[in-house]
Amino acid sequence: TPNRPWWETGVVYQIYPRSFQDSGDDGIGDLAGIERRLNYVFDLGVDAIWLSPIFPSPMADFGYDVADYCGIDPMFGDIVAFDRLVAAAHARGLKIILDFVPNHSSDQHPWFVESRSSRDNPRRDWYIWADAGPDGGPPNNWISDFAGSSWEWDARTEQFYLHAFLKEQPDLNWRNPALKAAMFDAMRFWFDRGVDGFRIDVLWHIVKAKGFPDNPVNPGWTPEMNARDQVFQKYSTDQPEAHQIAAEMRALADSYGARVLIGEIFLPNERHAKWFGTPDRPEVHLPFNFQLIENEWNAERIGQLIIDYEASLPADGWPNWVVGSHDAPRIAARIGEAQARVAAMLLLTLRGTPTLYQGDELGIGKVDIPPDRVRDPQELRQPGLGLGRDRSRTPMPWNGSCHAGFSSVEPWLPLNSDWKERNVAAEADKARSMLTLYRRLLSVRRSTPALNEGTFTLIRADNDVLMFERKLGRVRRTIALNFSNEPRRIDSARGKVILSTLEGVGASGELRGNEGVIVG
Ligand code: ISL
Repeated sequence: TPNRPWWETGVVYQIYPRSFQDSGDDGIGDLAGIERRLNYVFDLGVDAIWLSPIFPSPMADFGYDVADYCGIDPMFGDIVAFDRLVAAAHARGLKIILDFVPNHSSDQHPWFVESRSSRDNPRRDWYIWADAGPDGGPPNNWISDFAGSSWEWDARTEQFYLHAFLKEQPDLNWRNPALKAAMFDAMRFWFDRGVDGFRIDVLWHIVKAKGFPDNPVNPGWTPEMNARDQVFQKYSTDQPEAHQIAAEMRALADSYGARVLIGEIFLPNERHAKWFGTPDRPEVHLPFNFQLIENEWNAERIGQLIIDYEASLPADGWPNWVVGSHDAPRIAARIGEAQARVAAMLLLTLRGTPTLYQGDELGIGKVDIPPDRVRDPQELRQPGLGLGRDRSRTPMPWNGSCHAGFSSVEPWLPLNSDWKERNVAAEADKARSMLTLYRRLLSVRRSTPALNEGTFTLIRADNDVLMFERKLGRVRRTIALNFSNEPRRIDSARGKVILSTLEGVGASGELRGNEGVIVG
């Protein structure tokens, strides 16, 4: 539809640049590699690419520790390679979304080097510094997302600085007007180069409550749990001033035309929806919705969360969905390959913008990271809790040749253990492969406006079956998904099966085990 923006009609594909395609023989993916694989992305049938961070970085958190907001890490290429990639993407009608990391920089960023050099440095206040608490310890009880206090002592200037993540990721002080102006300049720098939008990392974190009050203690926390859950992040996240900044970011994006802002926001529905802003003062277009990742894979539960999420949206708020990311366990590892096919159908038939994570379209799930190859700082800091993110970040397997065609040398992380059979080339022509299913789903979605902009009506969510209708004008499509591996009756689905997650056709009025169908 001509009058609806591309981020509502399109599908986003997340690329983790370290692991997409190496062209530099160092075992790490890069921008030229992505450019080489653009036809694959285009042929898949997506509309936009979100690139995880590509800026200069010491890589303590693999690029989420930025040392220069207006450059490209030499590992990934240079600004010429970036401009080429954008031009090549645009030539195919693909949009480019960058990952903007405003909450924290690297401790190697020149701003932080200056900030920590003395208490009276002009950039001191660009970061968040505080005196020790009465006992000489940290100023308050805030816990880093990666465990331990959020405060790091700086012996030279005898104050603590705040870091919501690693100590190598000091939090920026968005209450400082000069810092804020510098960050807006960085956004302009990329908009001016033609980028189509930003995914904004931990947007709900960027402002902290004045005076840094203690966060409420979580009485349910036990030592087997993630250390960060010892407290509720009441005063360290979701402050009103952050909404004001989001609105200003939106005004900047709007001043450039059709540019999207996707906010990474983890909050319960009601507060999550506030990040859309209001018609008078809009904030982000798409507050990222992680619910299909965070909830149990169960028809009743999923049916309910869809209803609750839809009900929480403001009148003009457009939904979005995702089943995998570089931070979460692979969908096929979580629920098995047969159900991952059902999840693919759900993702691409719900109302709202879907984001696909690279490799999920191949059904990657079997990954073994030997202890000596673990690289994720989250895993290294709290081993044994199952927090490891490396298993979702393994290199794309392109073919059955050496290192799966990803690189000419040993990649930075191992490949998926079944890469010889599970790779792009092997799946490309197989009717039964996950890749073929994704391509078909994307193509049906593209040719069926009802699946994109049609209304959503839940029909049932019980006895392992999730069923809903999408309707636009006289076009109706029913989606019926079987969350179990046994057959289930679906008496109310009428019409012919347009697409099934399985081969062949089952008995009428019945879903086979692990089957999802689009009927219409
Ligand atoms: O709070 C969470 C879930 O409730 C966490 O998952 C957290 O919000 C998430 O890890 C934030 O992720 C983003 O910022 C991190 C970076 O390590 C991740 O890769 C990125 O996606 C710090 O920049």
